[in-house]
Amino acid sequence: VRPEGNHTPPTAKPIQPCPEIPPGLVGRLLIEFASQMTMERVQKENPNVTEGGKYTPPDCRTKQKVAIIIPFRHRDNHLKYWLHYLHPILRRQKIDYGIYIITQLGEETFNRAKLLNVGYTEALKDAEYDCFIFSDVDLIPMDDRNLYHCYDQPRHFAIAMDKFGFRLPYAGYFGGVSGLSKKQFLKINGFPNEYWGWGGEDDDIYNRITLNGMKVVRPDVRIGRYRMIKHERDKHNEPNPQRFNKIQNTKNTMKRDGISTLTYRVVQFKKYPLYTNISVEIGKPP
Ligand code: UDH
Ligand code: NGS
Repeated sequence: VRPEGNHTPPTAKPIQPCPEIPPGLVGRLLIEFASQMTMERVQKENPNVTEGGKYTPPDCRTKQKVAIIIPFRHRDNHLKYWLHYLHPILRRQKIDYGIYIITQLGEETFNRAKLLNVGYTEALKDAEYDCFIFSDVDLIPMDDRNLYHCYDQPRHFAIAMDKFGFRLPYAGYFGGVSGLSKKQFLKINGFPNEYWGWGGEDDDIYNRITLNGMKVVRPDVRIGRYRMIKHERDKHNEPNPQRFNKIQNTKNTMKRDGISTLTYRVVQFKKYPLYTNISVEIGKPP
């Protein structure tokens, strides 16, 4: 008998594979942002999450190791809700995961896609991930059957958001929450680094996927539902006037702009109880 009792996770890896459909899912969830949220509360709710926001199912062997990457600046309140809702969902889904918050330092124009490239690169330095899920900090799934792992094709998860009346806004929409395996991500040379400010970067990623002979797969519209935490437009993330022009040129630009040409500087890499924060300098628009 272990002196610690039965709270110590077994040291040996479980033999049986995790079932395709996790047995503990509950389906549709009640998501609200009215109650006060504190990091202390979320920590108490999630004692089994380990340093840096990592979790491995104790009772079965997973096929994939998933890094969840969140582009971030000045959204601490949203992050508390995201962690409060997502940790329990991911645990029920039997996902082996780590949470990476990629914080853009300074007050230059925000660059979502470049931060996601940084997240991919830094997560791989931390552990051997097979799958990368890229999520905005303000999007919470309303159904835990929307499984956060990777698929045979690049996956779009956030297909039925409340702000769009629980429908796709257009057929090629790829924003909010998406997921690619390492192989799929490398096939498209990662994401563009040159979209400064709001808009278009998700359309560029969609173009990269289809131009490289892949197709986007999605959950059922009754399952891929999301609530977005309402917020005002952020400072230093104004709509990018070049975005319409840029998304016409993905075929040419994807070869010379992507994970192969990514440059940045990590200023801080810090493991918190519920997530890992990586603060980076990513430069500014030319
Ligand atoms: N993000 C930050 N900080 C910023 C900007 C963006 O963390 O300053 C991250 C965050 O994860 C966010 C994501 O980038 O969820 C996407 O950016 P966004 O939330 O600005 O995009 P969205 O389309 O909002 O959600 C656009 C402005 C909506 C204004 C509505 C006014 N009622
Ligand atoms: C498109 C943008 C996308 C954006 C989507 C939803 O028009 O980047 O709207 O925007 N593409 C361009 O601007 C070229 S939303 O309603 O969430 O603000 O994701």
